[in-house]
Amino acid sequence: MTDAPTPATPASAPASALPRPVRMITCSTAPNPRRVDIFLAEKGVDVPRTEIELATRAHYAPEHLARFGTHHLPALELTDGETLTETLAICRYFEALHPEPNLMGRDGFEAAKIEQWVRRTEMLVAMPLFYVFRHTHPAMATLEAQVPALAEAHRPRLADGLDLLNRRLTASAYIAGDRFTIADIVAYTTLDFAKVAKVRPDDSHTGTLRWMAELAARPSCARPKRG
Ligand SMILES: N[C@@H](CCC(=O)N[C@@H](CS)C(=O)NCC(=O)O)C(=O)O
Repeated sequence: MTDAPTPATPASAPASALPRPVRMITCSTAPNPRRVDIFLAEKGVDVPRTEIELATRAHYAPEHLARFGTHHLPALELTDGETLTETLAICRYFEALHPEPNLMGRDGFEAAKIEQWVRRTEMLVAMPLFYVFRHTHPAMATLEAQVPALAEAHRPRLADGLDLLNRRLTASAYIAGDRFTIADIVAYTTLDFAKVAKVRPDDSHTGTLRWMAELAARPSCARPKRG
Protein backbone atom coordinates (compact mmCIF):
# COMPACT_ATOMS: atom_id res chain seq x y z
CA MET A 1 0.00 0.00 0.00
CA THR A 2 1.36 3.39 -0.92
CA ASP A 3 0.77 6.57 0.98
CA ALA A 4 -1.87 8.85 -0.48
CA PRO A 5 -0.27 11.87 -2.12
CA THR A 6 -0.04 14.82 0.20
CA PRO A 7 -2.37 17.56 -1.05
CA ALA A 8 -0.55 20.72 -1.94
CA THR A 9 -0.99 23.43 0.64
CA PRO A 10 -3.06 26.16 -0.99
CA ALA A 11 -0.78 29.11 -1.56
CA SER A 12 -1.83 32.07 0.52
CA ALA A 13 -2.64 35.25 -1.37
CA PRO A 14 0.44 37.37 -2.06
CA ALA A 15 0.71 40.48 0.08
CA SER A 16 0.09 42.64 -3.02
CA ALA A 17 -3.41 41.08 -3.39
CA LEU A 18 -4.51 41.93 0.16
CA PRO A 19 -6.61 44.98 1.01
CA ARG A 20 -4.62 47.85 2.47
CA PRO A 21 -5.15 49.61 5.78
CA VAL A 22 -7.22 52.81 5.55
CA ARG A 23 -7.00 54.01 9.15
CA MET A 24 -6.60 52.75 12.66
CA ILE A 25 -8.81 54.01 15.46
CA THR A 26 -6.70 53.89 18.56
CA CYS A 27 -5.66 55.37 21.90
CA SER A 28 -1.85 55.66 21.98
CA THR A 29 -1.57 55.73 25.76
CA ALA A 30 -3.55 52.50 26.35
CA PRO A 31 -1.62 49.21 26.56
CA ASN A 32 -3.39 47.15 23.88
CA PRO A 33 -3.14 49.83 21.18
CA ARG A 34 0.50 50.38 22.15
CA ARG A 35 1.26 46.78 21.20
CA VAL A 36 0.29 47.52 17.60
CA ASP A 37 2.17 50.82 17.65
CA ILE A 38 5.41 49.10 18.70
CA PHE A 39 4.82 46.30 16.19
CA LEU A 40 4.40 48.85 13.36
CA ALA A 41 7.40 50.89 14.51
CA GLU A 42 9.57 47.75 14.44
CA LYS A 43 8.43 47.17 10.85
CA GLY A 44 8.81 50.85 9.88
CA VAL A 45 5.15 51.03 8.81
CA ASP A 46 2.98 54.13 9.19
CA VAL A 47 -0.84 54.01 9.15
CA PRO A 48 -3.28 56.95 9.24
CA ARG A 49 -4.84 57.06 12.69
CA THR A 50 -7.70 58.58 14.62
CA GLU A 51 -7.10 59.00 18.34
CA ILE A 52 -9.85 58.47 20.89
CA GLU A 53 -9.51 59.43 24.54
CA LEU A 54 -11.14 56.44 26.29
CA ALA A 55 -12.75 58.53 29.05
CA THR A 56 -14.87 60.33 26.39
CA ARG A 57 -16.52 56.98 25.50
CA ALA A 58 -16.50 57.97 21.80
CA HIS A 59 -15.78 54.30 21.04
CA TYR A 60 -19.23 53.42 22.41
CA ALA A 61 -20.95 55.52 19.70
CA PRO A 62 -23.54 53.43 17.78
CA GLU A 63 -21.71 54.07 14.47
CA HIS A 64 -18.45 52.75 15.94
CA LEU A 65 -20.13 49.63 17.33
CA ALA A 66 -22.00 49.02 14.05
CA ARG A 67 -18.77 49.35 12.09
CA PHE A 68 -16.44 47.29 14.28
CA GLY A 69 -18.76 45.10 16.36
CA THR A 70 -17.03 45.98 19.63
CA HIS A 71 -15.93 49.04 21.57
CA HIS A 72 -12.39 47.76 22.04
CA LEU A 73 -9.39 49.58 20.57
CA PRO A 74 -7.41 49.40 18.40
CA ALA A 75 -9.73 48.95 15.42
CA LEU A 76 -8.54 48.82 11.81
CA GLU A 77 -10.40 49.76 8.62
CA LEU A 78 -9.34 48.20 5.30
CA THR A 79 -9.75 49.33 1.68
CA ASP A 80 -12.27 46.55 0.87
CA GLY A 81 -14.61 47.71 3.66
CA GLU A 82 -13.53 44.95 6.06
CA THR A 83 -12.44 45.71 9.60
CA LEU A 84 -10.22 44.05 12.21
CA THR A 85 -10.08 44.43 15.97
CA GLU A 86 -7.96 42.46 18.49
CA THR A 87 -4.33 43.46 18.63
CA LEU A 88 -2.99 40.04 17.73
CA ALA A 89 -5.27 39.79 14.69
CA ILE A 90 -4.22 43.25 13.53
CA CYS A 91 -0.54 42.38 14.00
CA ARG A 92 -1.01 39.09 12.14
CA TYR A 93 -2.41 41.09 9.21
CA PHE A 94 0.47 43.55 9.20
CA GLU A 95 2.92 40.63 9.38
CA ALA A 96 1.31 39.29 6.16
CA LEU A 97 1.57 42.70 4.48
CA HIS A 98 5.12 43.37 5.73
CA PRO A 99 6.81 40.03 6.54
CA GLU A 100 10.16 41.54 7.56
CA PRO A 101 11.41 41.90 10.16
CA ASN A 102 9.61 38.74 11.25
CA LEU A 103 7.96 39.18 14.65
CA MET A 104 5.50 36.26 14.81
CA GLY A 105 7.62 33.20 14.07
CA ARG A 106 9.89 31.96 11.28
CA ASP A 107 8.64 28.38 11.48
CA GLY A 108 5.79 26.44 13.06
CA PHE A 109 7.65 25.70 16.27
CA GLU A 110 8.81 29.24 16.85
CA ALA A 111 5.31 30.54 16.09
CA ALA A 112 3.90 28.07 18.65
CA LYS A 113 6.44 29.11 21.27
CA ILE A 114 5.60 32.77 20.70
CA GLU A 115 1.89 32.04 20.99
CA GLN A 116 2.45 30.10 24.21
CA TRP A 117 4.17 33.10 25.81
CA VAL A 118 1.67 35.61 24.44
CA ARG A 119 -1.17 33.58 25.97
CA ARG A 120 0.64 33.14 29.28
CA THR A 121 1.32 36.85 29.45
CA GLU A 122 -2.24 37.77 28.57
CA MET A 123 -3.93 35.29 30.91
CA LEU A 124 -1.51 35.24 33.85
CA VAL A 125 -0.21 38.82 33.88
CA ALA A 126 -2.32 41.20 31.78
CA MET A 127 -5.70 39.92 32.93
CA PRO A 128 -5.07 40.25 36.70
CA LEU A 129 -3.32 43.57 36.07
CA PHE A 130 -6.33 44.95 34.21
CA TYR A 131 -8.61 43.90 37.11
CA VAL A 132 -6.32 45.74 39.51
CA PHE A 133 -6.15 48.82 37.28
CA ARG A 134 -9.76 49.04 36.19
CA HIS A 135 -11.15 48.50 39.68
CA THR A 136 -8.87 50.95 41.50
CA HIS A 137 -7.80 53.77 39.17
CA PRO A 138 -9.97 56.92 39.28
CA ALA A 139 -9.59 57.40 35.50
CA MET A 140 -11.48 54.12 34.94
CA ALA A 141 -14.56 55.20 36.85
CA THR A 142 -16.31 56.31 33.63
CA LEU A 143 -15.76 52.86 32.06
CA GLU A 144 -16.18 50.45 34.97
CA ALA A 145 -18.54 49.89 37.93
CA GLN A 146 -15.53 49.66 40.23
CA VAL A 147 -15.36 46.84 42.80
CA PRO A 148 -12.10 47.28 44.77
CA ALA A 149 -12.42 43.73 46.21
CA LEU A 150 -12.03 42.38 42.67
CA ALA A 151 -8.72 44.22 42.39
CA GLU A 152 -7.50 42.78 45.68
CA ALA A 153 -8.52 39.25 44.66
CA HIS A 154 -6.34 39.54 41.56
CA ARG A 155 -3.20 40.95 43.22
CA PRO A 156 -1.80 37.53 44.30
CA ARG A 157 -2.42 36.13 40.80
CA LEU A 158 -0.61 39.10 39.32
CA ALA A 159 2.33 38.51 41.67
CA ASP A 160 2.48 34.87 40.49
CA GLY A 161 2.44 36.03 36.87
CA LEU A 162 5.28 38.48 37.49
CA ASP A 163 7.32 35.68 39.11
CA LEU A 164 6.70 33.51 36.05
CA LEU A 165 7.97 36.18 33.66
CA ASN A 166 11.02 36.79 35.84
CA ARG A 167 11.89 33.09 35.85
CA ARG A 168 11.62 33.07 32.07
CA LEU A 169 13.71 36.20 31.62
CA THR A 170 16.37 34.89 33.97
CA ALA A 171 16.75 31.82 31.74
CA SER A 172 16.15 33.42 28.33
CA ALA A 173 17.32 36.63 26.62
CA TYR A 174 13.83 37.35 25.28
CA ILE A 175 10.38 36.08 26.20
CA ALA A 176 9.98 33.48 23.46
CA GLY A 177 13.66 32.67 22.90
CA ASP A 178 16.84 34.32 21.70
CA ARG A 179 15.33 37.11 19.62
CA PHE A 180 12.83 39.97 19.93
CA THR A 181 9.27 38.99 18.91
CA ILE A 182 5.68 40.00 19.48
CA ALA A 183 5.83 38.06 22.78
CA ASP A 184 8.23 40.75 24.04
CA ILE A 185 5.91 43.49 22.81
CA VAL A 186 2.93 41.99 24.65
CA ALA A 187 4.89 41.51 27.87
CA TYR A 188 6.65 44.89 27.71
CA THR A 189 3.50 46.94 27.09
CA THR A 190 1.82 45.07 29.94
CA LEU A 191 4.64 45.62 32.45
CA ASP A 192 5.27 49.22 31.41
CA PHE A 193 1.57 49.95 31.81
CA ALA A 194 1.56 48.27 35.23
CA LYS A 195 3.35 51.34 36.64
CA VAL A 196 0.11 53.29 36.16
CA ALA A 197 -1.53 50.84 38.58
CA LYS A 198 1.51 51.26 40.90
CA VAL A 199 2.63 47.69 40.18
CA ARG A 200 6.34 47.16 39.44
CA PRO A 201 8.71 44.21 39.28
CA ASP A 202 10.45 44.00 42.65
CA ASP A 203 14.23 44.29 43.06
CA SER A 204 14.64 40.50 43.12
CA HIS A 205 13.20 40.29 39.58
CA THR A 206 16.62 40.82 38.03
CA GLY A 207 15.77 38.97 34.82
CA THR A 208 12.74 41.16 34.17
CA LEU A 209 14.59 44.35 35.09
CA ARG A 210 17.50 43.52 32.76
CA TRP A 211 15.10 42.82 29.89
CA MET A 212 12.95 45.91 30.56
CA ALA A 213 16.02 48.15 30.43
CA GLU A 214 17.07 46.59 27.11
CA LEU A 215 13.62 47.01 25.59
CA ALA A 216 13.25 50.58 26.86
CA ALA A 217 16.32 51.46 24.76
CA ARG A 218 14.61 50.36 21.52
CA PRO A 219 13.26 53.38 19.58
CA SER A 220 9.97 51.52 18.96
CA CYS A 221 9.37 51.33 22.72
CA ALA A 222 9.64 55.08 23.40
CA ARG A 223 6.76 56.02 25.63
CA PRO A 224 3.78 57.69 23.91
CA LYS A 225 3.26 61.34 24.75
CA ARG A 226 0.11 62.02 26.76
CA GLY A 227 -2.40 64.75 25.89
N1 LIG B 1 -8.40 41.79 23.43
C1 LIG B 1 -8.45 43.13 22.89
C2 LIG B 1 -8.46 44.09 24.05
C3 LIG B 1 -8.60 45.50 23.61
C4 LIG B 1 -8.86 46.39 24.79
O1 LIG B 1 -9.33 45.96 25.86
N2 LIG B 1 -8.59 47.67 24.60
C5 LIG B 1 -8.85 48.61 25.64
C6 LIG B 1 -7.72 49.64 25.68
S1 LIG B 1 -6.26 48.90 26.34
C7 LIG B 1 -10.14 49.33 25.30
O2 LIG B 1 -10.40 49.59 24.16
N3 LIG B 1 -10.94 49.64 26.29
C8 LIG B 1 -12.11 50.39 26.07
C9 LIG B 1 -13.14 50.21 27.12
O3 LIG B 1 -12.98 49.34 27.99
O4 LIG B 1 -14.11 50.95 27.06
C10 LIG B 1 -7.26 43.36 21.96
O5 LIG B 1 -6.30 42.59 22.04
O6 LIG B 1 -7.29 44.27 21.14
